[in-house]
Amino acid sequence: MKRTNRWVLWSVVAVLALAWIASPALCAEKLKVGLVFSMTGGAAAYGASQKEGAQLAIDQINAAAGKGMQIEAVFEDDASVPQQGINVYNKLINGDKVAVIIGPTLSNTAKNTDPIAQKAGVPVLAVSNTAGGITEIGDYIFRDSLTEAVVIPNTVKVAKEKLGLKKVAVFYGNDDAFTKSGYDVFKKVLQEEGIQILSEQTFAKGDRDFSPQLTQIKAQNPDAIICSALVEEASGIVSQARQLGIPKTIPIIGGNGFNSPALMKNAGEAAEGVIVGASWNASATNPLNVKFVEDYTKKYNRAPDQFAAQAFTGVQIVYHAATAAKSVERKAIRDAMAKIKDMDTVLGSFGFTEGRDANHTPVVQEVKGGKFVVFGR
Ligand code: 1QQ
Repeated sequence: MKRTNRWVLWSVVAVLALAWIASPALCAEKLKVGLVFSMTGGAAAYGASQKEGAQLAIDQINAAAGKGMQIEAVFEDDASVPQQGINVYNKLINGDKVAVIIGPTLSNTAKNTDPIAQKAGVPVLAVSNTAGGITEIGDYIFRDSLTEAVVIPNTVKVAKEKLGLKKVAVFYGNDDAFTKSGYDVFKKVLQEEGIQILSEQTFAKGDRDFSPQLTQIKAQNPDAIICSALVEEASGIVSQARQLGIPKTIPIIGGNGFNSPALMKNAGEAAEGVIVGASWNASATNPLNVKFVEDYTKKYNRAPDQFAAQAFTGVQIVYHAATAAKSVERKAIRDAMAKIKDMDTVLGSFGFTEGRDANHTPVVQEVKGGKFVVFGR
């Protein structure tokens, strides 16, 4: 190389190095986040809300960050099935090389995808998985969604107190990680609370006719129907129970699967009086939640649901971890996430337990006038 050429080259290197040191715009790294939601298939009602909630947080964070750390989002559809979840996880981890993954929507998918991320050392934040055995997959797996193990005992206690439950019928899906896990928790707490289980009925994903099981349940005259189902089947069960003449004085009590406005959209009037355990209700008065409900409604022209709130919070949590770590490196984000305690969020004051599960107060809701209103705490 000629002397002058070498001089030019060194000058360019020096100028770039100076610019890199001086300008945050050049040195701020992007936080690449993979977001895996069910945009199609049986769980699409949850996925749509999750994507909107996450996008709102990303827009707000990027607008506020200016020249600081920006989020680069890569959204993928897991189609509500484990195999597609596995495909998109592999793409995000090895192709896009994301720093952290939010999702997938269903526990049933997460049980198959999360071991891939754990093995690759990619932190995962679940924002809607509530079955048991998710964070146990490994130390890279976190969730901001309260588990059925926390929400359901509270739901049963509040319902027992307010409705004087003595005997119930149990109805659940036996081919899904979430519906099965919800059933296990319901059964345990019903036994602990001394509430008699008159019968246990099951259904499978995709079933459309629930009248054989509901006819048997009707004949047993329970004080309530305890149901662990995803929203598609939950909507059918609620509609058909009322069509078969099971009166509203026999409430249907559900877990997180019921926790979508799709229930009211699909079942209409029949959904009135359904009782649903939850980790969030729109009416929470903490200032961050009030602002979130306002911003979301303005942007999307509809009220947010719990899935939107948890996804919105999820984006803030991973961003908080990356900025606290001053790094977009996978392990650094994992370690910073594990340290989160008392973070002010729309879900309330938020922190992870030792086992990386969500830790905040649950709520019990009732469907009234087409909306989820607080039934008790
Ligand atoms: C799970 C759930 C579903 C009801 C919502 C996504 O909680 O699969 O864990």
